[in-house]
Amino acid sequence: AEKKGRVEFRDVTFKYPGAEAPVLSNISFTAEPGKTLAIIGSTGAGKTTLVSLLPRLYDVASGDVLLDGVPVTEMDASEITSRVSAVPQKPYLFSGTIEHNLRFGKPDATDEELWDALETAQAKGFVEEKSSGLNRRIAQGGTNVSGGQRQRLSIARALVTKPNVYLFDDSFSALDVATDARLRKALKGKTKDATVIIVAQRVSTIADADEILVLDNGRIVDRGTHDELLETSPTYQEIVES
Ligand code: DGT
Ligand code: MG
Repeated sequence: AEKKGRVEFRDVTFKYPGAEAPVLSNISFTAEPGKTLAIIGSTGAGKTTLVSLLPRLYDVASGDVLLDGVPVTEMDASEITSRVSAVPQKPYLFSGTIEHNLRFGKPDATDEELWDALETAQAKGFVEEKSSGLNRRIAQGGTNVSGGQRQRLSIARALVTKPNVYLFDDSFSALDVATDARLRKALKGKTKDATVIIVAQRVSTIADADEILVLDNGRIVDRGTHDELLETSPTYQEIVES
């Protein structure tokens, strides 16, 4: 069967409600199942805004966002939620147990699925370290765990739902370089059939992506692989050197 999760942006322009200038202009790209698309760019470039359009946190003013050829504006929220898992830049944990937090998108997940997701997200050790395990309580907003632990639990939560599309918005930034590398390697094995879209600050996180979009001031200024961009993109070179 054909893999699901093809994401297409067609000439998308977006303005926040009430704002005058668009924060995204003429964005077009395709992300394919089995591939990793990365988005890089300076702070305020529009990366978070861009990835928020697929799960319809906002709807586009002009252009189309399509999932397997269907405009997301024609899909109901439950379909999008089951097919697209977003790990937000500021991951949110609920007051409740770790288990409750992990089952959020898939209430009927088995314990084995939860542990498997935790292992991939490099969060298994952290959960095992207390005897309460999956029943350990998380405070509202996840204030009793570190930023890196919140990121990893949020990644595990996304994995539990087994979506067609993963969106990682700067999800690896609070991790040290070694954990980041381990996590992404494990992730690769688990997301083979899915479309993976990664927003990153660190070039090392996305150097092996199939395609990288360089976003500047709401526009895609360059695109290509890491090696291609090193040759052709002054903006990318600046990010590499920063
Ligand atoms: P980051 O996370 O600091 O690397 O920056 P990006 O690339 O994720 O940027 P983004 O998409 O958060 O912001 C792009 C522009 O849109 C920036 O000028 C701030 C503005 N913006 C972001 N969120 C909102 C919002 O909720 N309302 C309004 N009016 N503007 C927003
Ligand atoms: Mg952002």
